Amino acid sequence: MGEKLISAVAIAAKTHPRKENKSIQYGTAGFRTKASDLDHVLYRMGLLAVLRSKVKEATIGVMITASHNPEEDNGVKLIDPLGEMLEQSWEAHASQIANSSDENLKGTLDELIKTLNIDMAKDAYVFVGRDTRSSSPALADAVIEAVTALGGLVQDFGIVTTPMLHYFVVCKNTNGEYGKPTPEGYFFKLSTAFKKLRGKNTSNGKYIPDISFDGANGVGASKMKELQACISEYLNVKIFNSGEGRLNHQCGADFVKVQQKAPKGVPTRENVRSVSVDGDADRIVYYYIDKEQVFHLLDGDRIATLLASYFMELVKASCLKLNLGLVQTAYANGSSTNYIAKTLKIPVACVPTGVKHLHHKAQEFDIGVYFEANGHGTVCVAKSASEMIAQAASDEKLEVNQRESAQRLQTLVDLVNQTVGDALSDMLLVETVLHARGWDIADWLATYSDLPNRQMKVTIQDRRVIQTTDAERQCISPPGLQETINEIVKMYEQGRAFVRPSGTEDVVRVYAEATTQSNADRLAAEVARAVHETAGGIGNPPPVPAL
Ligand code: 16G
Ligand code: MG
Repeated sequence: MGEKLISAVAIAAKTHPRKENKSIQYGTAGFRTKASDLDHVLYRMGLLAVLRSKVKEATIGVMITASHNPEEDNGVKLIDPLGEMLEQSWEAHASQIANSSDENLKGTLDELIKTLNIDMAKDAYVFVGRDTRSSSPALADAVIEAVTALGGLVQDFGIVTTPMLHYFVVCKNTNGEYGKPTPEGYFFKLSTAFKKLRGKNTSNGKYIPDISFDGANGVGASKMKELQACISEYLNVKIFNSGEGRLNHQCGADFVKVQQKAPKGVPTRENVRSVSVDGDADRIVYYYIDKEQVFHLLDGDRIATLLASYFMELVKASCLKLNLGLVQTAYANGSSTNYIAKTLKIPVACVPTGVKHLHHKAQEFDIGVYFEANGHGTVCVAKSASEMIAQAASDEKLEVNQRESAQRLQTLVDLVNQTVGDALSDMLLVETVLHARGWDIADWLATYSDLPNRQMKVTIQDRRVIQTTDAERQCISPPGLQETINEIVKMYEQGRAFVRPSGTEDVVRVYAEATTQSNADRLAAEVARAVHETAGGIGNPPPVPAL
């Protein structure tokens, strides 16, 4: 085995050398940077995936994507056995291996193997997937070469969405209990549940089974086509931005959420539900243009409230004693949090930004719904809860209504990709709830009104001086900044603002909301200026709009 390691490291230096001394960190969503800087990182992540597989005695996933970033970027994230993000302690190992010099790589790996007491005689299995970027095939080859050099077995799934690869990994590691670890198995599971929930009537009340889909010129479009083939008699999906333009360029979920406008490439159809997914199809937002040509966005907060209320309805109707909760981040619109707590009366938790934080918190509930405002989210159902639901669904002693609600709940759970946010699964969930309620998209929008909000970026010398607590809602460093923010916020009706260092860009992010758009804009600018003044801003301080 020692020989395999020696030759794998020799290949690293010869075929995948670390060209420059640029340091790179395994961030919130893995490594992400210019594709041209990633070859050695990908090879080394292939090596790390083998070690992780040996430790966990399970299949590990390696997904090559830079999600909503521009086409020239790329990235990689490792998927743990139960479809979760790589365990946090291993993020440090990943960074260390990626940043080791070619000469020190062998020593770094030896050290890790020794410290973690890894039995190198164990088998290793790695699943590899990639997005549609032109740099992705070569990067996938680098991973495959590394896994093979260390004697691991690879299954290359080619172009897939990130959530599909998460799904394959879980299916494989739970011996098919969750489904078949193939694209066909994935589409079969989703489409079967969707058709069962919808029944023969595809229209219902104001609900019309017609939707426009913006694939961001990425993998979401081609996978939606495959899914559409399975459900075409139930839902008419018109697919746009399916690869004819540049990936994520003026389209996709991130563009629509940040710019608060419709993407290019999708013809306007008044009052028709439209969705945009991102470059690896793990995020989704809804929107529409009304008769007056006004654009309305229904983001992750909206999806969360819609799904949570419907799960709650079914839990109540089936008389199951299950605790259901919703998890958000500080970015969630204050109105959505109010609506969840006061109208839906569902417990709501707030955690720091990043899917892993939301996912772990959601797992504390029997049924945990989590969404970031940017459209990434899913529903986690505890094993014990699934068992209770299954039991009730087949309990002849229950009243028909109760039993049928439990059956519906069981099928709804089957429609969820519980491993991670999945744009395709989330879309079918939303369509299911709107259909069941006979709602058009305006009915959904009418459930509550978002507070106008604004996001800004501030560049400072070292963003690490900004430290936060209380799920990023309070700033504890530099001293005095939070007090200044409190003073500013006090001046605005229903004002709320927070600042946090970005985990993916060298900037500090500012979020503000208030009762009018001009107040939200002004509040954000005042807070941005305070950050610039107290935390070492670079360049001119941000201008504050006049009253
Ligand atoms: C990453 C996170 C996303 C988060 C975003 C925040 C994952 C898979 N993705 O894309 O959840 O919203 O970072 O970026 O965890 P920021 O730190 O630059 O604001
Ligand atoms: Mg993504």
